[in-house]
Amino acid sequence: MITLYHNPQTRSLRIRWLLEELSLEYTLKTVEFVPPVDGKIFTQNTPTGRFPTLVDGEIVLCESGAIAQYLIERYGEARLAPALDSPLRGQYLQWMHFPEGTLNPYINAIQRFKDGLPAVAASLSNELDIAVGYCDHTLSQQPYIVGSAFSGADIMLAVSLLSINLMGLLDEKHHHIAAYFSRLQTRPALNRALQVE
Ligand SMILES: N[C@@H](CCC(=O)N[C@@H](CS)C(=O)NCC(=O)O)C(=O)O
Repeated sequence: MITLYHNPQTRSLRIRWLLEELSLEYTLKTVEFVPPVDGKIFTQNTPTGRFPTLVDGEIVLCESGAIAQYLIERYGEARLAPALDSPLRGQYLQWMHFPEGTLNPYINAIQRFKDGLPAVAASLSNELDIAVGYCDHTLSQQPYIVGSAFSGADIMLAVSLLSINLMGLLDEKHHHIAAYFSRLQTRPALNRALQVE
């Protein structure tokens, strides 16, 4: 049995959304977020101290990209990812990892520095804007980030772009991302994942 330790304001939204897309049975444990104090992380009331945490029998995971890849490979039955020998497989892997590898380090640093070191935050925001522009440009050519089909990479990316939007760092020049949000909002699995338990 799969258990997801979840807080809706965190990256665990990715995993709840993915579980819903795959129509997997799971137990949802919604846990309050405890703001980290004195730079201490891994402090949450979950088996690893972090969100998301996924438990599947003996397997305990706490890295959202790895959890997404694990669930798709283990239970996807060829859904939500191009096949290993597909010409799209490389792009799929890139976009699975781009959110946590490139976007989220900026998101974290900007949030950390915006009050005490606003000039640093502004400079990082400019760099993030270039990376977001790369996403917008890619989405100008195709409806989903890996082509014509929705995949796990969209789940990874959309949650990062949502955080960037909530920080006020998306604007009208990112209109392909706005159209992408509209497309994703029609997905029943996302709407189920956003429901409060
Ligand atoms: N790269 C990790 C980041 C996980 C992460 O930073 N989780 C945050 C919530 S989004 C957290 O649990 N922070 C609180 C803590 O570490 O105490 C992932 O993608 O899962």
